[in-house]
Amino acid sequence: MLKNFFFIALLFTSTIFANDIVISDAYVRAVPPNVQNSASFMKITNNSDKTISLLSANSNIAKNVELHEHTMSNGMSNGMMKMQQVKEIKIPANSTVELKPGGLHVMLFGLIKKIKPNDTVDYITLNFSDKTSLKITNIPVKSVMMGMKHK
Ligand SMILES: [Cu+2]
Repeated sequence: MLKNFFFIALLFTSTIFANDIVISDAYVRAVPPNVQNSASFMKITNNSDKTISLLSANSNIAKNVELHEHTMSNGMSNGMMKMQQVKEIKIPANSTVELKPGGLHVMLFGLIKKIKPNDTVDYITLNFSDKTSLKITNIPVKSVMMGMKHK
């Protein structure tokens, strides 16, 4: 009887704590009041032994949420940043992918309310190829200078 109980308890524990995907250091870029779009950055760690892809995202802060990457057009000399939508963000087995200014990001189109530094965004939900959805909540808003120069 005791043995049986122990086995069930172990199973339960592993279901609760063995997260294949862990999100850390998530934040949203603060933007001036006249700017309609922003982006979110974070680290995504895949603790499983297979590749898992981030496929889509949604949030209460924006009308349309897309996965994007930045690329430099014509090299560093003219410093023109272009961004484009990507179908998925692959997180290889047992590794971490960092979404950061100037690189991969979660694009927030059509901000529903203003976001300023020290605000928080209620949530962003991330949908992965292994059918899990992770809702990250109370995401801090930070001002980001890097990757936003328009001169
Ligand atoms: Cu973008």
